Amino acid sequence: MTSKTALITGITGQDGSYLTELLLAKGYQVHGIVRRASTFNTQRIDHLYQDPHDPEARLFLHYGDLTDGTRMASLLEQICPDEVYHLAAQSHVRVSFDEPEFTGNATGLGTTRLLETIRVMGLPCRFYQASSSEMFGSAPPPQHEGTAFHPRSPYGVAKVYAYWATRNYREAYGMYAVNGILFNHESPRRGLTFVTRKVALAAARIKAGLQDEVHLGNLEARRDWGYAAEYVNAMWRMLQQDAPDDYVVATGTSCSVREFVAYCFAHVGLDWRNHVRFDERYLRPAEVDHLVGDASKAEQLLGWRPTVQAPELARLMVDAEVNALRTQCVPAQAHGPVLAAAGVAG
Ligand code: NAP
Ligand code: F7E
Repeated sequence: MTSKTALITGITGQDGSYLTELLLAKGYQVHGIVRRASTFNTQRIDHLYQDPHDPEARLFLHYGDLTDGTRMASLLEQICPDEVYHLAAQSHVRVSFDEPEFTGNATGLGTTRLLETIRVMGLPCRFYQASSSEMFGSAPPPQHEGTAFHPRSPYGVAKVYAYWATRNYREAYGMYAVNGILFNHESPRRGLTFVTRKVALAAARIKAGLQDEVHLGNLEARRDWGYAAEYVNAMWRMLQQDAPDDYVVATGTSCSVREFVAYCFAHVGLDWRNHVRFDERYLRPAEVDHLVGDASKAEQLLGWRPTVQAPELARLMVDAEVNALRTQCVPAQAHGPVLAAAGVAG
């Protein structure tokens, strides 16, 4: 067990929740930054909640927003973490075309705010930047650490900026700052407007007779989809090395959106072609066609290797939705408003 302290930005997100479980299990004291919202946004970590009055408590939450540099600085100074896992971002690619300025501010500049605070205050912490395969954009697969970036969205552009900010602070100031270049990773905790979760939920609801169709955009794009619960382990490993470096994290295989849809529907005994409808609103002004990661560096140097690939991922995500529909006390129609929200940009 360790006595280290970690700060996680984006603790309420998919990855933040799995990483919190991992670090608490390793004995860390974990601090997380939560955005204040008029509705609760902590569902993914509610099962980990600890009363801060409990002397044994090791999980602490703090309000803060990436666009508020003063608050980020005061939290870093107050917590003085050993490790910072910077996961917070406006992370939806389609939404980034609608909100490019906000995405640049939060997803791009948010990283510089943290790095500059660490530098100015001389904090002795290690820093993890949640970089993304979206930075590779139209670069041909397989993509690895040496592949030139060609981002195809405001989100990808913001992540490239944050990637280089991280490298620049490492090279200029000798900071232990790393980029984990993670390819798509999914789970039952994935946001409802990302395609895997949207499709897994739809397949379960159609099987249960709660809806009949789902609207999707481009089915031809290919992604390297892995399981989020495995990927957070690679993040932790990156901060335990003797020297800072950047690593691709991926399965090394890809499938198309169409194939992933087929896996999900087949798992509940349905033919997807009877239920999937096209809606152009889910298309993007520019698309990333084909991502497949070469994670051999992470395997060799971090000893990290994934075990779950797309077909199994689809099954486990659909199973989670089927079980949730079966066990939820709230009527399944409660998904209605959620799906309506997904219709905004999902
Ligand atoms: P996610 O589920 O969308 O979570 C994003 C987190 O960031 C949430 O906790 C969110 O808070 C928080 N956040 C957003 N804007 C913020 C702001 N202005 N101030 C403070 N917090 C803010 O994302 P994820 O899938 O866990 O991904 C984690 C990180 O890895 C992100 O940086 C993402 O871009 C990157 N990444 C993800 C993947 C993937 O396939 N999942 C691949 C490569 C890289 P709310 O809960 O309040 O919204
Ligand atoms: O789209 C297509 C869409 O939104 C995947 C983020 O975590 O991974 C994620 O970004 C593909 C795209 O993920 C729908 O056009 C079709 O080709 O699930 P997605 P993403 O854009 O790959 C990267 C690595 C990140 O870093 C990001 O933060 O699916 N697609 N129809 C659709 N996508 C959505 N969302 N909704 C549809 O209806």
